[in-house]
Amino acid sequence: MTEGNFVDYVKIYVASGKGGKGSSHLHREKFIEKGGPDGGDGGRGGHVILRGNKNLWTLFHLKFLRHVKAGHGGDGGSSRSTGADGEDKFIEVPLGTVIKDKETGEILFEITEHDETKILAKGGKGGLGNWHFRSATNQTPRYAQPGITGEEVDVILELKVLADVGLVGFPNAGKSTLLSVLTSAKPKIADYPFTTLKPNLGIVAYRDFQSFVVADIPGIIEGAAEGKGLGHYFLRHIERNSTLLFLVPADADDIKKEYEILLDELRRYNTEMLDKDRLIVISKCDMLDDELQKEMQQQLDKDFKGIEYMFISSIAQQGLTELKDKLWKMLNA
Ligand SMILES: Nc1nc2c(ncn2[C@@H]2O[C@H](COP(=O)(O)OP(=O)(O)OP(=O)(O)O)[C@@H](O)[C@H]2O)c(=O)[nH]1
Ligand SMILES: [Mg+2]
Repeated sequence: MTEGNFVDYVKIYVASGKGGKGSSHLHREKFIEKGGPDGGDGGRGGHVILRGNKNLWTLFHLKFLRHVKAGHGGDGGSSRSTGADGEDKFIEVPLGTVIKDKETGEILFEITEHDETKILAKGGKGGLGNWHFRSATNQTPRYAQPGITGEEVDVILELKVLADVGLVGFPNAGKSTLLSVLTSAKPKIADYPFTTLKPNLGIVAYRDFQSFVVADIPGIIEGAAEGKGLGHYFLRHIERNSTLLFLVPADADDIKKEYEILLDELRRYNTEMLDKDRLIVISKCDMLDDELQKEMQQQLDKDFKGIEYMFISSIAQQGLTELKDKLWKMLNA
């Protein structure tokens, strides 16, 4: 995945199919003078249905889809034959997709499970054929029901769950670099702050064909709550991640302070962010020699009493396997 793969909001117009007409056919046969009514029912109009798919991570595949229309039901025929149902249309969405009515903003529903389906626009019912309308007083009704029209609705699809692990850190902490070595994502990396302007996602292939998803978001700075830097805007993308990975570079002036600033910005955004599992990762540890790293460890043991931390270097490929193992354990705890 590269920059620009990230789509978490799309608008779609959906229309279900109209029900087919009921038939008002009268039976005709040689030697039978007055056949009875034998018009069949119209078929149901097609539904537009949403379906959860655990292999999708964004709404990118729906980016250029503006309209979805299901098929109309077929009309009823003679000999009580029922019209065919209109073709249903499925829209596949990642888990965590919230569907809103575009007009009212009301949340209609949310897809959270694989293969879960929800009818977004119900197909119109087919009309009944004249056969149903026989009565004592009218043996040959020449009347049948029309099909019912389908529904149309403008919806907004919004993605909330994006990844299992969210990367949190100051600009330039090495978040995108870490994503690029853990996954096949190719985010932009550069030696200046705010290189990343939009979230990037990557899939970490773990042992035995397991995998988990990591989201790299733009850097957070002190005062983000007041709109500094890119502000809090992107935090919503890690709101539902179960685990947050705090990345602080080894050359930070004060590692503990940097961590606390990040934590405080998250708290100001939404206190529930602090209920998530956290892991502190000191990045760029290739810049430390053994002695310096030991010294730092002693300090961090004091600073982070009880909170787990680990050292990694994306560039020197140090600590990455341990990091994956650790994340996997946290996600599956
Ligand atoms: N020495 C060293 N440098 C690193 C390492 N990881 C990243 N860097 C460098 O740090 C700089 C910033 O890296 P990025 O991955 O773009 O940082 P970021 O956190 O994504 O930054 P923003 O997108 O601006 O928030 C780049 O020059 C990287 O080459 C590392 O493990 N060791
Ligand atoms: Mg970046």
